Amino acid sequence: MQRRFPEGFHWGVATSAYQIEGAWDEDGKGPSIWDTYAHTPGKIRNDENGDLANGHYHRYEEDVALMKGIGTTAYRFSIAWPRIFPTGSGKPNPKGLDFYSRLVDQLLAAGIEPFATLYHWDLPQTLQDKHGGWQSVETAKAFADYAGYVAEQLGDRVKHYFTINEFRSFVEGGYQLVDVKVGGKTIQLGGAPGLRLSDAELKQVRHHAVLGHGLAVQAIRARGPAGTRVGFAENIRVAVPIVDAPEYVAAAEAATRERNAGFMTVMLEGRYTDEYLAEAGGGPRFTDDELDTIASPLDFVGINVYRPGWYVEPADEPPGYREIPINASHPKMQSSWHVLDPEVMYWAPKQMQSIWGSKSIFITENGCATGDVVAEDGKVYDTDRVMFLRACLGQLQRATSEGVPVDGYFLWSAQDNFEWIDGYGNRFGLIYVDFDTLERTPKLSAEWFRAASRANAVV
Ligand code: PNW
Repeated sequence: MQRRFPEGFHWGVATSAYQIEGAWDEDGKGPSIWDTYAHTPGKIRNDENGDLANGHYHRYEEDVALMKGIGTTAYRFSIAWPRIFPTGSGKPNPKGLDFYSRLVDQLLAAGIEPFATLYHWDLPQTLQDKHGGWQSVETAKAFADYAGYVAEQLGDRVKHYFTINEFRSFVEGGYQLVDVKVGGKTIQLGGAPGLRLSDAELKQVRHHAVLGHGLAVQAIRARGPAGTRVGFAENIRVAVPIVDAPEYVAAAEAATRERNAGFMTVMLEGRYTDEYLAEAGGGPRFTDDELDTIASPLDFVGINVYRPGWYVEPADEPPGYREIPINASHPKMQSSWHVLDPEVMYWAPKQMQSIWGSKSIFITENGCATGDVVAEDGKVYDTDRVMFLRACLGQLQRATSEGVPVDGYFLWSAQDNFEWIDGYGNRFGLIYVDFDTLERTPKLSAEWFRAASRANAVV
């Protein structure tokens, strides 16, 4: 029996500007903090960078045709802020906007619905230099001006916007390089601008990021045409109940709500939790007006879902749940952080509905890196990605069949690309990219994706 998705479900793929475009200094684009970071020796694996990346800026027509060929019905791309405003604010650069305008036309002609992300971490360098980036409310305000401008300019054709991609990743990684324990090994996750702030300072950065989101939502509504829809794309940390029984499920919900306090919880509830405010170190500073802005009503929520945050069971003492560390032998995908549990794809949207009453949910990212090689016949047999996708989408279908309102899925990623500090080593694409020739080859998983999209089902 086919495990079908609801009628109208979007079968999408996702990318981000810095990871695929290249053309880092063309047509008037200003430098971003990722240009600066990747140009600094020792920051990225093999000192690689996104100067050329996939050359998508010049190959977007071919890339749209490839997406169409593999059954994509929606595309989530990001707009590089420093292409539109080279110094973050002031006079817009028409050539920058023109690139996205041509991309959007190409997508619509191919029958692919465009979903634009406005911030996927490539902050204009000028705003870092002038204001310390998201350490200042000035960056949040500039972000809203830029977001409103884009909605005004592209709003006749782009109806869906995600404000910010993964608040958690760029704030924690960029402003407080973090040491993460994965399977007993300690690895450092981080990125631009590569600072090490105190906990209280970090809380202020989080606050400005969610405030920037709220201000952007208001600007998009004010300046975009009627019918423009907006939400965020956050890397939710999901607590997975050890047993699927009511008291465990309740414990997991409490844990998820608390562990997302600085991002998801404040954006959806308009308040910081008592525990978050009581943490040692203090912060953040905020006003009630700011909280109202942060919690501006949304049309949908986007969640990036890769791995379980942790496992929980109920406890008698406060906070009512107990966190269970992930076993060292837990199965993993290729990225060092990528603990594998497909059931997180069930629990993540389920908890969005049960904790916050979400009525329209997009999976804005899900995918994995695998060790892909071109076989003698020229094909790429990524059987592990096929396994991963079938298992994850099976769990997503389980959620939709129980009435969880998931309206679409965006696979990360359309193509292999620049994977931040892992450089070009970790391949997440449905389409293989030879980074010497920039030749593109759809993988075995693309065949699976096309079949699933056509059937609107787990196949
Ligand atoms: C996301 N984790 O980052 C980003 O949005 C993408 O730009 C990136 O290429 C993709 O996922 C794959 O990494 C993540 O530790 C970084 O769980 C870290 C985690 C998840 C997502």
